[in-house]
Amino acid sequence: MNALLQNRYASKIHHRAPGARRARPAAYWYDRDAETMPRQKLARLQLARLRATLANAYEHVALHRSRMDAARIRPRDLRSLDEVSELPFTVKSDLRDFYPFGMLARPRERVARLHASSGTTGKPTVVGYTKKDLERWADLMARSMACAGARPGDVVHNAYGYGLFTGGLGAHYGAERLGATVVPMSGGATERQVMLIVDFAARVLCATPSYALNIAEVAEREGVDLRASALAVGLFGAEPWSEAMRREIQVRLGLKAMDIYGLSEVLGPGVAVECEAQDGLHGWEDHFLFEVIDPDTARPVPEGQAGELVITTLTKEALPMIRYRTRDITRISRSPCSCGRAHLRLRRITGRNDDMLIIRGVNVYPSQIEAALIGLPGIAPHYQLVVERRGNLDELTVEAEATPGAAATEADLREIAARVRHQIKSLVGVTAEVVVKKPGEVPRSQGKAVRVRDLRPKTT
Ligand code: DLL
Repeated sequence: MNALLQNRYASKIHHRAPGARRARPAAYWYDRDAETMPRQKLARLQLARLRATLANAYEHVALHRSRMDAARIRPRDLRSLDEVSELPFTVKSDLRDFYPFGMLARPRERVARLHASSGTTGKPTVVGYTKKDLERWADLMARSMACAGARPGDVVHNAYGYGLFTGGLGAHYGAERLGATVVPMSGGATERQVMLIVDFAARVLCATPSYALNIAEVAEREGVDLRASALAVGLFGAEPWSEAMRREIQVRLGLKAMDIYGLSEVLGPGVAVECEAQDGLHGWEDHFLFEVIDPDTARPVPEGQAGELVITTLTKEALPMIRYRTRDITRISRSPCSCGRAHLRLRRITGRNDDMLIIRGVNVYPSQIEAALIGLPGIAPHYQLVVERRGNLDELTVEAEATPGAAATEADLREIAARVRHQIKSLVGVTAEVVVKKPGEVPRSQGKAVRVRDLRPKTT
């Protein structure tokens, strides 16, 4: 541990007289100066870092250079942060077109680690990190974990998948950097996960929200009450989820479920995270510039309005990203947060542009269906959406699942289905076919849940 971190920890250790009442632990800040930096100072830092990022991209990445030349932009000419909206966008297909290393701003020999998105078809998207990038990532993840309520000395049970996915190693090095004891579980072998959460007294659980629910279910089946375990904080992300899902997870695992956001192209986990207020995710503005645009016109939308999130990295060496179109739908709020952090907040990411279904003219995100389903009596929080084309129309079938004991007969299942159909119609505004399956019949997730089975003919 370096001296800086050691000092930071030393100031956090409080000695308690024997027999004294246990005080509620004070909030732990990983990097208070950076997290509460006054806006003006933050803006100056952002501008300096943006110029350096543009210079890095211009000098080392042919694609960025040619786009900036075409837009007649010289990195050093940038006068204010507002001018970012004149910069060209970067999109996911750029990474595919320059596969595997064409977007890297450092020679491959200086890249310490690669990650890649799985991608259902074709080549994956490859991202790279220098040693310094990995250091910063660990710092940002440690900061994110602390912001969500993790502390040095905690046992962190990490059920994000290890490997090319950024979740596992991202959370792992963040937890180590925080000064926690990390249990590198990865996904799967859920019974074993339950046992180790209890035996090692994990205080923090890192997992996708759908897998967290899978853990809760397996524990209940095994007769293990995780609500009585040491679990207190969950860092859940990597897929869209709803407030209804949060309530469900909090009740069944007995912890505070915090939303964490990130994406490989920009960093991995640790781009934005909730604080104890659970009222939006603080986006770390000293390392990223956040914009929200109208996905159709590509113009910025007024603050507070929903649109596509666009991120520019400010400190990445190996893979500087300029105005990366994430496809994620969210809103930005700059109102002050009760926690005292200066950084803006992203509202819960409701889904991706490309996950949006249009069912008879109504735009539907899977997370809206989730919000309508979860909490209904007799309905378990597991579902899949099946989309088919009948004639010229898209049809939606919601495959939900009954809770154990809720439905003894086929007639019971049909009666629950009718209630679900009504709920979806009134809350989401679409007419969906609903099939309620028996307990255990909807596939369970080990990582990112598959929410949509798209059976429409492919248009290429
Ligand atoms: O999922 C990084 C990550 C790992 C984030 C662990 C949080 C926790 P990718 O595999 O590149 O990276 O997928 C990124 O996942 O563009 C969103 O569409 C979605 N996503 C990530 N976090 C959230 C979230 C990781 N909290 C893509 N809410 C992103 C909704 C999320 N969607």
